[in-house]
Amino acid sequence: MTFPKGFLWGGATAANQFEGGYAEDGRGLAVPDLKTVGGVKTPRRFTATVEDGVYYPSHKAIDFYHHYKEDIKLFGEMNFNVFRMSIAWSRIFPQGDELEPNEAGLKFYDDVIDELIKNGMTPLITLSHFELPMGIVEKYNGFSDRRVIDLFVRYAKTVMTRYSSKVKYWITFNEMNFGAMAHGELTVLGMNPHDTTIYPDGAKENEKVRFQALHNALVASAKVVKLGHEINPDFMIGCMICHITSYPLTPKPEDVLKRKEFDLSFTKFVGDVQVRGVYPTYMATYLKNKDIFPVFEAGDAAILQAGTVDMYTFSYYMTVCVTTDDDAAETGGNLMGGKANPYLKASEWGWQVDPIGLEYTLIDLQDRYDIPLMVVENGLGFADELKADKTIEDDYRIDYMRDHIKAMDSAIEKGANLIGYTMWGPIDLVSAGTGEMKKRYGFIYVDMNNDGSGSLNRYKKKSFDWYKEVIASNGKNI
Ligand code: P53
Repeated sequence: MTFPKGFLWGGATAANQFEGGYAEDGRGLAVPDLKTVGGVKTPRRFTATVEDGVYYPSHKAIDFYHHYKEDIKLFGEMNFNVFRMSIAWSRIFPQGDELEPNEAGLKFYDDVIDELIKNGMTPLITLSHFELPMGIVEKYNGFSDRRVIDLFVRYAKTVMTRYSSKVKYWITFNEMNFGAMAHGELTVLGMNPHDTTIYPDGAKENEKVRFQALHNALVASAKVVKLGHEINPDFMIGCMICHITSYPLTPKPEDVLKRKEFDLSFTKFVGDVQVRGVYPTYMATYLKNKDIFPVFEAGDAAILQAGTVDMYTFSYYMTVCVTTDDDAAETGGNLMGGKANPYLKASEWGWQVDPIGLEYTLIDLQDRYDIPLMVVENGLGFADELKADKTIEDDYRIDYMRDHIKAMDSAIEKGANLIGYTMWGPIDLVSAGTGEMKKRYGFIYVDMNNDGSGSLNRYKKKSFDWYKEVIASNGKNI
C-alpha cells in the first residue's frame, strides 16, 4: 500500500443535508428549505414558500445542530483526521446581504470546529454547498447580478478570518460545474436552478444569462481564493467538480468525439478555469460561436489568473457512457442520466459502480493539472435496513469502498498526488438529489425516515469498524 504518511482520511457532509435547526439562532431561509422529498423517478418540488402540511427534509435533517458532540465523537472513534462540512451562508448572513454577521451563527461553527479539533480532525470547509440564502435568490436573482460577487466575498471574508487559525482546507463552491448544465437536464437530476448557486430564474432557456451567472460565480470564487491566501498563506483552497467520468459507448469515431465534447464542456470546463485561470479554448470557442461568451468586466481576467486553486478537489461516484445513438439503453433509473455500460452494475438509484474509473480519473487529472488532488465525495447510496437487534451488515458498502480505495492506491503508485479522501455521508443524511433519507451512505445509521418520523438514534453499521481499521493502518488493512 502506498498511501503517504499524513494522508487525510475522513467523511464529507453539507450543512443543509444534516444540520436541521433551519430556523434556529437567526438562520435565514435557504434554497433547500423549500425543496420537498422526491424519489428515483420523481424530482423534488421547489415551492415558493414553506407550505403547511408539506415535509421539507432540510428543516430537521438528522439534527446535527443538536447532536454534533455525539456525532463528532463517533467520527473521532473511526480515526478520522479530516472532516468536510459546509457553512450555511444564511446562518452567518440570514438574507445574504446584511452588513454585519449573525454572531449566533458564527458561534455555532466555533463550537463545531473546536469539537472537531478536540477529536483529532482538521476541518475542510465548503463555503457554498447548494444552499444559497433565499434573500439572494429573491432580491438579486442569484449570481446573475454582479453585486452578489461582493456579497459572497463579504461572507467568505467573515468566516475565513474568524476561523483562520483553525481551518486550513477550504472549498469555494460545491460542484460548480452544474452551472454549465442546461436547466432541463438539472431538473431531471432533482436539482433546482438555484442549487448550484449560480442559476438565476429566467435562465431556463437562456444560455447567455446562465453562462454570465456562472462567470460571475467563477469571479467570486477566484476573489475568495486570492483573499484567503492574504488572510492566511497556508490555506489550501480547492475547486469542487462533479467529475462525471465518461467513456464512448463504442469505438465508433462519432461516439468518441461526442464523449470528448461532453468531457470538455460539462466535466472539465469549470475546473480548467479554476486551476488555470483562463477559459479553455474549446469552451471559449463554443461560447463565442453561439454569441453567448460572458461579459468580462475590467479586472475579471486578472482576478481569474490571481485566484487559481491550490488543489483539485472533486466528487466521484460513477461513470457514464456517451453515444450519438439516442436509442441506446439509459443507466437504470439514473437521475444522473447517461447511457448504460454493459460491463458495469448499477446501484438501486442507477449509479454505475466503477472503481477502475476512479483510477483512470486520478491519472487523467494528475496529468492534466499536476497539482494535489483530493477525492472529497465517494460512496454508495443504499436502502439499508436496521435489523431487530439494531445492526446492519453493510458488506455491499465495504466492497464498494474497498474497491475504490484500491483504485486510489494504484493511481498513487502511478504518480497521482492524492492527498486525501473524504467519503460522502459518514453518517446517514438527506439525499441532495432525491431528498430521501432512505438513500443512505453512512457508517452510522440514523433512525430517521423520509417523512420525518424516527427517533434520531444513531447506530454503528458493520462498515464503521471496517473503516476505522482502514484508517488506523493508513489503507493497508482493507
Ligand atoms: P445524492 C448528482 C450526481 C453526482 C453528485 O448525491 C451529486 C449529484 C447531485 O445530487 O451531488 C453530490 O445525495 C453532492 C452532495 C450529494 C452527493 O453528491 O443525490 O455534492 O450534496 O449528497 C450524493 O445521493
